[in-house]
Amino acid sequence: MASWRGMRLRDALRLYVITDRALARGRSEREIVHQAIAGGATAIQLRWKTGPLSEALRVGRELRELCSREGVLFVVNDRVDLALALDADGVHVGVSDLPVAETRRLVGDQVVIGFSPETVEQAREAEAAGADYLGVGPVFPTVTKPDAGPAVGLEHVQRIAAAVRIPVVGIGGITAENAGAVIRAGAVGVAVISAVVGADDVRLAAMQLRSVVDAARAEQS
Ligand code: TZP
Ligand code: MG
Repeated sequence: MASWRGMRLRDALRLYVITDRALARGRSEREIVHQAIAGGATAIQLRWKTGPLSEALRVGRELRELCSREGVLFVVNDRVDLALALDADGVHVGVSDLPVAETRRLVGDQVVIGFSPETVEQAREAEAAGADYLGVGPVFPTVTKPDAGPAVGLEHVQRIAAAVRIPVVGIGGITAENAGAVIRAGAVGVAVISAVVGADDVRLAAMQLRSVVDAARAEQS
């Protein structure tokens, strides 16, 4: 499969669904991701915060296979080693993970690198160091990531999107009701956990978000 770096990344970032075992209420990552892709998710991130890495590897292999089969971008959160072991399309790092330049050195020039900046300056530095996209948030209040800090708001998305050339996705507290505003602030897509993973009908929740994002993107172009 050719690299996702470059122009097709903007389309792959439209609806970016991140796994969370606790919010899935007993449903497997595989089942959640299967339904999310059926509803229109364009990117999937394996986010593994607790539990043995061997289990992350097992689950990751399932998601890797599903995403390859469906032509969906597959990203691993935080761990460059896990991303490499899974032959992931991308890896997403934050300010307390390996820096973007080191990550780039390890993963080579085919793998997408996402970064979560806290400031405009960090966003510019990450772009210069080889990041391919930025995740900005929490845009709205969220309880899903307790250490995420207070909501940064739509203006912050706007400021960062205006400061870099690489695509930005909004994250944090995003639902079908507010996703359009995130796109209008300059994001190419939205990253969500609870709105899709926590939904009773995962496929329907993804469909609703995807249609809001696509409509808002069409307005922008
Ligand atoms: N990073 C910033 S906010 C957040 C992450 C991982 C949590 C997003 O979860 P939700 O449920 O979509 O608000
Ligand atoms: Mg992280």
